[in-house]
Amino acid sequence: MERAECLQMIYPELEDKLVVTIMGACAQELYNLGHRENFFYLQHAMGLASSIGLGLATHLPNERVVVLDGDGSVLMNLGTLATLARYRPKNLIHVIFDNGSLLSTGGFDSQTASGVTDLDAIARGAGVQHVAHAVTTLDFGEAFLAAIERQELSVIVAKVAALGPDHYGMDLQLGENAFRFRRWIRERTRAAGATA
Ligand SMILES: Cc1ncc(C[n+]2csc(CCOP(=O)(O)OP(=O)(O)O)c2C)c(N)n1
Repeated sequence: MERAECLQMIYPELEDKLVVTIMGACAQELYNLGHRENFFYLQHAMGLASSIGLGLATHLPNERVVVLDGDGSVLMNLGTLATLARYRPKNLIHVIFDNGSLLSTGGFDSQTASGVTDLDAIARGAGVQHVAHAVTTLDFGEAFLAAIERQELSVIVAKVAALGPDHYGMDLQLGENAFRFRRWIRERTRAAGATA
């Protein structure tokens, strides 16, 4: 299974959700499908996409938040899973694309490549109740739709090949992306208030 095909599959579902991605390959692959103002590509801060997602989810309970993470990033901030489990935001789906690699910086093996470190088990042990493991795009699509319907904190560990985009280059700097993302949230919150 390839991450790019997983992203393509869920792309229509991401239209009205706050999406936070890690940097590098994952960000580029989502961007290549077509940028939307509700997408925030967290550059540089490896490991913290889920922390940003948690902050968004707890402060914006009427929004759905999707974090698109990587194994290397999660391994750099393992405490995030315990924090997510502690606060259990119902509106957060945390997808971990586990390619066993630090792909975006040269493709070095991560600790999951050896099969010793098991991110599903870590998520469960951290206290996350809904953890899915996907090895095919069908599994992945089903797990994602189930997470949307469930409306409970959900973690999906998707085993993907260590493959990335064929080019890098996003015409969107971090600052501009953050500013526009915030504006999208503000306008939507205002519009929801006006119709309430
Ligand atoms: C604290 C920190 N260390 C190292 C880096 C460099 N870096 C950027 S992306 C990346 C690999 C990310 O791996 P993973 O989350 O598994 O995603 P993948 O690139 O495999 O899609 C690394 C090491 C960084 N940005 N921040």
